[in-house]
Amino acid sequence: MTNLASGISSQNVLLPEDVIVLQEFITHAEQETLLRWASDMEPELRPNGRGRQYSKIETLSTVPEIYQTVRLRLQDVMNLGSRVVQEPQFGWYLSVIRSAGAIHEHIDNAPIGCRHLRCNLFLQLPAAGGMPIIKRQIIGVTERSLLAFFPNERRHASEAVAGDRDRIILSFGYLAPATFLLPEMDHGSPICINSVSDVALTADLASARA
Ligand SMILES: O=C(O)CCC(=O)C(=O)O
Ligand SMILES: [Fe+2]
Repeated sequence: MTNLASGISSQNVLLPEDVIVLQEFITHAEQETLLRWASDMEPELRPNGRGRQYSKIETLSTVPEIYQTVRLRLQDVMNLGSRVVQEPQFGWYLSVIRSAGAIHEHIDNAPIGCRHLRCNLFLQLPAAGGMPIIKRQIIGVTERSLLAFFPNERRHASEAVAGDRDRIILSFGYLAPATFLLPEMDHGSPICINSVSDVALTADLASARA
């Protein structure tokens, strides 16, 4: 397995339905730095439902250099180009979920003609639970992995967190054109072009996939 943080490539977990998991997206050293920062930022996070706290990155008093490095890395890997559009509702945020906290099943918004791309970086996972769920399928992520999907097209949720170890993620949301597709990775295509979305696809996307 090669390590994306070293700039080479990553092992992919191939999943159906426009979902990519990139393992070892960040190094252990990057994970440690980001977790130390996340811990320092905890007093600045806002309650967001039972056991859940989050804040948009731009509201936090400090942001480490490594955060920008990782963000630019993922924008590069996702082929987002140099001028990205941040998803306006949730944008880019830090989320901490404690024991018994969970994300209820939902579908997110996107303006007509856009795909909402969300890239969730798992900095820390609980002893049990806390896995993302997309279309009722549990996605087995590991710490330091990046999950990319389209939350305006797929119902999604997370398992409840169990135990004392918090679930800590960095989430990066983008608005992409309707024709945007997840990149093809080294070991086969993670893109399932025949999958059926939970919402009507725009004509542009449907023709891009035809
Ligand atoms: O924390 C998660 O696993 C999912 C958060 C969420 O709702 C999203 O990324 O759209
Ligand atoms: Fe969501």
